Amino acid sequence: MNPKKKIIITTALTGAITVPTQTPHLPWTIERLAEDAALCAEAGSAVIHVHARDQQTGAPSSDMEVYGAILKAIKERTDVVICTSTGGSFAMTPAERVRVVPTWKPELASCNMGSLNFSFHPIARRYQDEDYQFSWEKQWLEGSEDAIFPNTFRSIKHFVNEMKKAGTRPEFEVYDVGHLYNLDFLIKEGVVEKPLWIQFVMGVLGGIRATLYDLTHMLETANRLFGPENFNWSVIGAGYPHQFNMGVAAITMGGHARVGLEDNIFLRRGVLARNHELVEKIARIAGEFEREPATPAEVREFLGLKGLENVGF
Ligand code: KMH
Ligand code: ZN
Repeated sequence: MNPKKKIIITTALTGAITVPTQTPHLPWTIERLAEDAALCAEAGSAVIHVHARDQQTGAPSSDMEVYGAILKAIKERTDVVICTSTGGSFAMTPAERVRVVPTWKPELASCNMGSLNFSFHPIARRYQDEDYQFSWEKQWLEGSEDAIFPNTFRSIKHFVNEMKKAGTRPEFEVYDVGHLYNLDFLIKEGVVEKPLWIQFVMGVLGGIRATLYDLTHMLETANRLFGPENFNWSVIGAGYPHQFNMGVAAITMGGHARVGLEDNIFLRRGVLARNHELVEKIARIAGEFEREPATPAEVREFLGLKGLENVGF
């Protein structure tokens, strides 16, 4: 795959931040997640990032049976690369978050590179008590004001080692410059090996902002620490319009892009999106810059993944 001509579009279908009250398009049942994955794949997304949610309430869940059922349902519909979340939610323990790796042995999994405040409490200001669809949602949003997303060195080392055992490639989520230094430390310790697949997470409240200056700083730091030949990168912009601002930056700077309702619910200002519409939009913009969506087969080869025949679901 020539990364100058191709772009890897990842879709984060549901995550653990967005609540059902925010948008009727948020998929959280097994069937809707599989349906969205298939539509996104058709629109040009080669990687689907997956979290599990409770099938009755839509609340983030670490139930391995539900997780497995989602993975199997997606696999039945499409051959996309599935990147499972080991970020889970801030309410889960690291042990609960990493369990998906030994249990389902995915091709790719997120690996969060440092601890941070991780808050989305300002979203709660948009709603009155009677607006909420489920009883957990208000406390979920408001409670994040006091949340720390813990990713200690010992825990990251454990996550990386579980991924090695399962033949799962880590996608390193970096939310701030210090996380790149954490990655560098773990390379020097022999825990992490190059080449790296890095996701720059821009605009989480508690991490670095989603501006071009900040992205350039992250990229320059990664270039200096790892050498540009030793990593490939994708970018998340949290919220609207950051998802598209950062996506366009990636398109023009040789990176790859993640879209999806985990990070942003709007297609245009005030217009709620479906997942595949976000893929269509970023694919269309990328096409204007002569970068076509990479296929799952191209991504497997480019990232050196073990293949769908070797996953545990
Ligand atoms: N929630 C995103 C900002 C993960 O799932 O491990 C980052 C993320 C991390 O997707
Ligand atoms: Zn996620």
